Amino acid sequence: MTHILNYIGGEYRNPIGDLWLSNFEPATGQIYSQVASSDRRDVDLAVVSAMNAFPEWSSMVADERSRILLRLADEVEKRIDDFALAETKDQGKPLWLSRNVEIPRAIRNLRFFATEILHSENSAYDTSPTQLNYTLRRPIGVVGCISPWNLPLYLFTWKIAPALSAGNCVVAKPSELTPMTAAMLGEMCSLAGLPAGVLNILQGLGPNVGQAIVEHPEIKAVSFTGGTKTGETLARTAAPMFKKISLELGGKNPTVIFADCDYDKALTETVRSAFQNQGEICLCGSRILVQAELYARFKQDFVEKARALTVGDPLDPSSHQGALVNQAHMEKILSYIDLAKDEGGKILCGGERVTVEGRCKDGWFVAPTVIEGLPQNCRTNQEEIFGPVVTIAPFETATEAIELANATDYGLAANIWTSDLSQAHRVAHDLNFGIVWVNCWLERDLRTPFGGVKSSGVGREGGTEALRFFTEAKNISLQL
Ligand code: TXE
Repeated sequence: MTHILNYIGGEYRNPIGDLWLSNFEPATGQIYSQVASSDRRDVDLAVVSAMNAFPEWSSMVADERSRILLRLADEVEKRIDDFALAETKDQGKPLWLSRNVEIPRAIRNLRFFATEILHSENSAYDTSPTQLNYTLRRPIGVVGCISPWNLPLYLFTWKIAPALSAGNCVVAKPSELTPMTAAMLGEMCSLAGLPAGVLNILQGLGPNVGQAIVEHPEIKAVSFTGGTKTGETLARTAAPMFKKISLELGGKNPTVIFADCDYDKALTETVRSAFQNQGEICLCGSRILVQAELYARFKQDFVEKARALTVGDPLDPSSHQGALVNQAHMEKILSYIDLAKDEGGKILCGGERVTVEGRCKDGWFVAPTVIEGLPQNCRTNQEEIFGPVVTIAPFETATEAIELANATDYGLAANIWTSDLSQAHRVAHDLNFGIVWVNCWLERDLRTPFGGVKSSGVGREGGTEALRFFTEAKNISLQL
């Protein structure tokens, strides 16, 4: 059986406590590997190795750091099929999604930040003929990156790439549910010539090793993506230590469809935004709001398309939807479907576990589920389900659509479909979300700020925002 180890100081190591966690393949429900269950001692070791690596890495010219990180991207790309297969086995998502979207996007993250540092600028202020102020942005030192299980390598690289590019050394932890591709990245770092200790990858449970990363006094900044409750715990730990934190948390995103939309495109993309990756993306649209005159037609076509999605073995190219990440998560999703019924919702399609014949007979699959008849203030519409479950409801006017869409504690992303760009602009302006997509979904330009408001988090990732997070400004005021 495979053992998934820590990568510390450029070497794979067993956890000091020699404790292991069982790692499951969601599609089969079977254990297929053991993951290091690290603790505080492993974090201490990783921090020491990161601190030792920091002087060399942080003083390297940007061009040299960039070359090493580009080589890292190349090494991953050479093994793209192995990474895609590992991601699918670990997470349950369809192989075509790992191979064509997520691993390529992870590679793109590395390349984007490796080259961004070649083009970034510092500021100078000529205060007077004899006074010059200039601002340097210095790497922070050792930083922590903690990522979740839904887009494992993509979100892992989304954090470590800017952290490393900016000259920091990193102690990073993937989710204990999806440890494989981050572990594989260790070997790629060695092949790419990343100096030992610059990136340390620790495996294990959030409340143990994750918490120890956040508490470590030498880790000066923590970038986290995950659940809102975990984000709260993390903020409570980090704030009294005056650490910089970036929190990308949950979402309960509205998709607002106006009667004048490009119907076919809106329909196809709304199916995708509802169910891609089994609905396990913080950006998925889970509250679909449709203008009244279009409601009956859209509902019928949407349900038909949702029913037609094939739930099956993630290795089968014809599967639209794979398995949910673990049994507990599947049960949580099924309990939300029960809750929706209790709250008076009508299940238009799905609503139950799916049994897939053959090797996946014990896997954790749930049918794409569409629910009608619920008010926006009920728990089904307020809490993040994070699975293939959406609600659908009508609205009359743009004003009502904005009110319904904003009726949530979350504020990550919103989606608008309309052919009237003036209306799109007015509605986008009034939606209280960090990201608004108009007539598209999940289009990403890595230079743009990424993040949410309210319970969806604090801070922004992406482009210069990420480089700002992973550096400290130092202003030098020079009298000539
Ligand atoms: O996330 P956790 P979970 C949402 C989604 C999901 C819920 C819970 O609603 O159902 O969160 O998922 C580490 N100190 N999202 O339980 O626990 C943990 O090991 C430090 C939204 O998996 O937040 C993992 O590496 N770290 C989301 C990471 O935090 C801790 C993506 C995320 O795990 C820790 C995933 C602690 N005390 C889930 N406790 C999104 N917005 O993308 C846990 N961790």
